[in-house]
Amino acid sequence: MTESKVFIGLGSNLGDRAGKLERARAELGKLGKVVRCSSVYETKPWKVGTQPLYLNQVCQLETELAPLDLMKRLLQAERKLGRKRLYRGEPRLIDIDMLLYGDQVIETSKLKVPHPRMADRAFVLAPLAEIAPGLRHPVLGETVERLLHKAGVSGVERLVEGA
Ligand code: PH2
Ligand code: MG
Ligand code: MG
Repeated sequence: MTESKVFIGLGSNLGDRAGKLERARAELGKLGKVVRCSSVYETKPWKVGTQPLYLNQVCQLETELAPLDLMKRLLQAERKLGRKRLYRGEPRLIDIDMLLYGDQVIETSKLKVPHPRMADRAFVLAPLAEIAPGLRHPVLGETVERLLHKAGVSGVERLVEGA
């Protein structure tokens, strides 16, 4: 089976945020090859009211897992890292989202790719633009760079490694 180019968004705004991203990257490594990851960004909570600041990052994964199988494994990894789902938009120890799966468009109750809100979210687009600026959104047909330009970068700050 051929391997697909998948982009995964990571987020954490509770506890040891950087440690959770690190553990999430390690879990991704068990599902395929982590080709590259963006810097880590500190971001203002987006459309979820008053919450602690998030750390966000995007990684590219090459995997042989089919979309729904990958989705199941991502949810398992979240649970393993201590995620409890209380309500939508809750502060969380870790969020692992499938953003893109090659150029596939999937709209089922269990899985929607591209991630339905990714094109509006600077906390996704800024890290994604760092590792794949020319990548085209399979539905909108626009590059990540262009989408980021439209969404704007306010509330998103790249953290410099070792600073
Ligand atoms: N995730 C959300 C809602 N809002 N805001 C930021 N900054 N980062 C996130 O990861 C995030 C959010 C729902 O998943
Ligand atoms: Mg999620
Ligand atoms: Mg999310």
